[in-house]
Amino acid sequence: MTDLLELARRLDTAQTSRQATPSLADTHELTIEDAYRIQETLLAERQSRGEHVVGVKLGFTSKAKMVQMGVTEVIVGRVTDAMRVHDGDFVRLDGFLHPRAEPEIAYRISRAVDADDPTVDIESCVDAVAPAIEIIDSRYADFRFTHTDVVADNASAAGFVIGQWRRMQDVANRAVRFQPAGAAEVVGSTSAILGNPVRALHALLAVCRTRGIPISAGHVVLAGAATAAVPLTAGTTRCDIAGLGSVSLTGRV
Ligand code: OOG
Ligand code: MG
Repeated sequence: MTDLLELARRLDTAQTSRQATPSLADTHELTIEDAYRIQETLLAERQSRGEHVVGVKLGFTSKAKMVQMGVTEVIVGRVTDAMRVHDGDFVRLDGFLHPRAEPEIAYRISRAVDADDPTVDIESCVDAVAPAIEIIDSRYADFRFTHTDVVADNASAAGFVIGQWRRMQDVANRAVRFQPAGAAEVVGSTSAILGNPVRALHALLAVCRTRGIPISAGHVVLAGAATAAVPLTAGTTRCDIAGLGSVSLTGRV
């Protein structure tokens, strides 16, 4: 247990000092249970500094991300108020190690999801959907990690921006136009997210049920990237989802 605390601190220090750490798997044989425990401890460290959990995020819900990172299983992490960027705002790049941006869909939880109830209908606990951009910033050197590493590292969560909320609706097969500041535009589809982003909610419920992760009223859910991530650089990065509008943030050195 002390070991897990030490590993959580190692990741936390990597974040606060902006010095990447080698893969934990190089030196430790961690189970997936250990990894979620480290994530929990890492969150407790952040909460002890006054941060509040405001939502949950999924990772590896698209083929593009699985291929890019070499991890094939859906994972869950937590996002906090300190990670939130308001639509159109600046974000300081020196607050990260090696940030990347990716286009996402966000859902809003209107009613707490009781994961212990086997008949719970998670879709009925969601009232809104919006375009989003996630900033990921692995605490591991060169963004190289194993499945357990990335779970321990809170799924690389580092920042997020959410556009205007619209009433909950079917957002399958919507065109995704991602315009990163420093790279060519990428065009994709929301169907890249598990065939339909709504499936991300069901995948979330399954992981949260097993790992005891709460999904509370008011939480946001980031459903996972529709395309591979690109480095976040100075300038404006925008994501447009057909029928949902666009969202942006501007990186500043
Ligand atoms: C892990 C986080 C994956 C997504 O949307 O698939 C993720 C990473 O790629 O560093 O956020
Ligand atoms: Mg993501």
